[in-house]
Amino acid sequence: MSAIEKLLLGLRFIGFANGLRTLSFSLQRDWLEWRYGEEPKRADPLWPGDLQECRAIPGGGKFHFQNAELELFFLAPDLVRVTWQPGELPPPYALAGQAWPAVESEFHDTGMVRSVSSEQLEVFVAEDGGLRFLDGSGKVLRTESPPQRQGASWVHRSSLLPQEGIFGLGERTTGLDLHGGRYRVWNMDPDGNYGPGTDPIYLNIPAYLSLKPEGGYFIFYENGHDGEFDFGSVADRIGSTQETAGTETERTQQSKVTFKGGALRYYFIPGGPRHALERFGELVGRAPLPPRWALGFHQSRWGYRTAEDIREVVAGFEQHELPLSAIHLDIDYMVGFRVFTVDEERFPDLPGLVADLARKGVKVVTILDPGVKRDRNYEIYKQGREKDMFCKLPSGGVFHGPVWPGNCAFPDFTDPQVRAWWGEQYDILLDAGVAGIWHDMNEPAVFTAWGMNRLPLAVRHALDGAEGDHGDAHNFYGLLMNRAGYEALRAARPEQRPWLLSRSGWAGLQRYAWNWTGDTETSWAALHMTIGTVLNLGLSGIPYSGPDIGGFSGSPDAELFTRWFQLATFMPFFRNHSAVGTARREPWTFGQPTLDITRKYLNLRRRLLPYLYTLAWEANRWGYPLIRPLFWRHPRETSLWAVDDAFTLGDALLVAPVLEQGARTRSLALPSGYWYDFWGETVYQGPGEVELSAPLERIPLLVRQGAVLPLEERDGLHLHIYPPVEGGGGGALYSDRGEGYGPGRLDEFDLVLAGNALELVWRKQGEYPFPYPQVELHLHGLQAESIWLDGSELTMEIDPLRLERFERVRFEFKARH
Ligand code: MIG
Repeated sequence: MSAIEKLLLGLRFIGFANGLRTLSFSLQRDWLEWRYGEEPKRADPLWPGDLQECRAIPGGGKFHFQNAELELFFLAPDLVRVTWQPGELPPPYALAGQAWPAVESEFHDTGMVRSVSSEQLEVFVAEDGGLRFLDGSGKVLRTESPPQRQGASWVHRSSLLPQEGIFGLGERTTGLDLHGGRYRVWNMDPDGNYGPGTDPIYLNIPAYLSLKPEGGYFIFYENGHDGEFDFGSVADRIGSTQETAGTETERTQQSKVTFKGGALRYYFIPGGPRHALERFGELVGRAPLPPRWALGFHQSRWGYRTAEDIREVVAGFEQHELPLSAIHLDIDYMVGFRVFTVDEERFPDLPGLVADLARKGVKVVTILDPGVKRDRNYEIYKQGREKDMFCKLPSGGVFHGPVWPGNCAFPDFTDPQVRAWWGEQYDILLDAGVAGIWHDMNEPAVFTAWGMNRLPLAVRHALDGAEGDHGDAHNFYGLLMNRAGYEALRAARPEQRPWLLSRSGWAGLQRYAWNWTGDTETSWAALHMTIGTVLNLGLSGIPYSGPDIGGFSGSPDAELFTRWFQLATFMPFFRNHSAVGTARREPWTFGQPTLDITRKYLNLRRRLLPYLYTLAWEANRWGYPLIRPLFWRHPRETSLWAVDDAFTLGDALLVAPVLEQGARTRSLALPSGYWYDFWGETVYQGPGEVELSAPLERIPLLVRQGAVLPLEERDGLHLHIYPPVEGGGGGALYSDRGEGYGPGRLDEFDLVLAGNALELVWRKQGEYPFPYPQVELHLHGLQAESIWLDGSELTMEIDPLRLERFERVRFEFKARH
């Protein structure tokens, strides 16, 4: 976007008065930056210099170089923390804070070679500060050059193989494999609209997964400063001054990571995607189990101006028999965009509205922005000033910047007292019965006419006692707003699971909130982009995300809306949302056949709830994302690494959305194994390209051989069995009340193939009673000759096969297909 376009788009949304505030703010910010900005340091790059001394410490080692200190410390045998100083250590906002049992480690120093090792990992430290990471079998996973310090910045280079796949970094816009690109890690609102290639956007996480044909690793830089990850640069030699680096003297690619401040601290985990996410989940925490309703469909729009609008929309869903789980109130409900206010004229009885909708099974979610309007007659602002809750300038004055309400003050969420105070304000919404809270603009964003739309870097923050400026605190702001909200909801409603939705965040956000991908443009390219965005978020530890269906900023036609809706049915977060001023897009506004198609997918989503809920349980237990790249179960199939036009939901379902206008078939790079067509009887064999049929009403959907897929139907649970062609299989089903913290249960359905028989074995654990009156079995792809229930043969007339309880069902058949 050109500056003029940006300005016009800005004015369209923010209006003339805020346009002026934006201009004057931009001037003020530039002045502050000039007044308080640090002199650009022309400092020469500084290397660690020679190793002068090293020693063992419990769990690792310390290395004293001429110009730097290095500490290696094992948190687990497959998780090592590396800390280079000088530089401030980060406040531990990302970390889940669990205690790690002490690790047996060894320290070797032969005078020539130094390393620390655990059973699963060995880190070699060269004379000049170059590091090498080897797995338990002695395979080199990563080679690092000595880090370089320039002023307060760190520059960190490491080896990058030409065929290496790179994934993660939070919310990205350029597809799944990040190799070859350059990415900034600085949370930023792309001003109401972004598409493929925009960088950075709202939610950055300085962590990535590296895959190589012979193995992979995961690395998390615990550094919240403005930074850059460059996976496209070329170095003449890597480890040129390293003794242990061997003889790689040819031109080689390298990755180059830069942070503008702080200590260079990072965590290294060897292994493939599943293992890495498990360990990373332990380090930064996993997502709590959400309330079950959150996995249903959400309807939203910026521009539902009144309670009447909301009632009408909900009535439309009822009338058209479209299942609806939640409706969102955007900034329209507030008094002049003042947070924690409700406009009594347009929303005269919020508790009444919420209660009426609750009777229809629809939850209400309300938006909150961090900016507090500068208005002496506004209670929140007044209190915030009195209690000293807002971010200040170095002069001691409260900082103000323009956002929706006009000039605003910004709570300093890096201060525990501010988090507590802010959290108390949620009562006005919680008392009205609001079920969930949606946190917007928390990068935090301000309106600017030029330059970055952020707070001036000179703004001060408490950083939980460490104190610092906005450069130190910026990337934590959204994370900590969610921490405040989460803690408030936990305290106010101890019997309920908090549900928060956030636009920004940082490593560990999953402990508090879900994410949506913000203001996507309305285009086919953005539809495609969204897959890589959500997959990379998942590989960065954020299991719950999803796009605005149809894109945020434009008006999709029926076909784009339909294809987007089909794709979003399989996204963790499933919401229709749009910008004010765009065409309305409730499903019925498109007429037929769109209405019938959306109904079909809304119903499919509802049927999938037990499966989705089980994946939510897995995310909580193991840290796995709900949707996964095709390489998740096949990390060595290098041809899958860049595939971002398809994904799996859990391990059972492979989703291959249509991403091209007019297309009625599409091809797919199928991972190895056998795959059943969800819609028909065809079985495909991978690896290889397959062509799938995709009439407008159909999104190609495949089921992995060996899967047992639980679908919830009106009469109970249906188990769809996709017999393994070889080996075994099975499926899990987690159930509980869907809310609160009571008991749960886990039902596991194992499939065992033995000669000409397939056995389904039901294993049960947990206190919660099985929530379905009966189970109906559907066997796909095979014709059973006889069926045995817990040892006795059933008459073959039973169709469908409905059972109350069983231990073991045996299907016998004549020959394999
Ligand atoms: O500057 O609240 O991404 O979902 O509708 C725009 C109005 C502010 C941005 C969010 C979008 C929301 C909109 N918000």
